[in-house]
Amino acid sequence: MDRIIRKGIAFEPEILEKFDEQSTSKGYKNRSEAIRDLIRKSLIKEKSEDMESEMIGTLTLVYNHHDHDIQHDLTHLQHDNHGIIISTMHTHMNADDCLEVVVFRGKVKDIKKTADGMIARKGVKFGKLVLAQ
Ligand code: NI
Repeated sequence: MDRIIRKGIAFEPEILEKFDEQSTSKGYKNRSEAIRDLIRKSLIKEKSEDMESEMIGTLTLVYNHHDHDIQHDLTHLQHDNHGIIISTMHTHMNADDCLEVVVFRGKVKDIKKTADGMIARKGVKFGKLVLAQ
């Protein structure tokens, strides 16, 4: 781990007790790691709202491949945006549905525009973009 700085933070006991219960049930071994993760999540959220920042992320899509042209349209969208799409994983969920995970890297505004276009495509049953850094 990188250099660590120790800081004291004041909490109401009830909040700290609930937080500790929640952290323990999630598998955290200590409070500091749980708090660090919350801070990281907050920083990532803030960054993901800055349209000019560079991030990496995944878009999860579920669609019925029997819907006419959907696979073709989604592939076409990915080729049109090959500059920000690194890879795609396709899983045949069952006889009808496909799960596709698209990995993006680029400016938030470009990632969101492309992901939104794919999610909005008629026939997409589920779509969720997760940005990370
Ligand atoms: Ni499939």
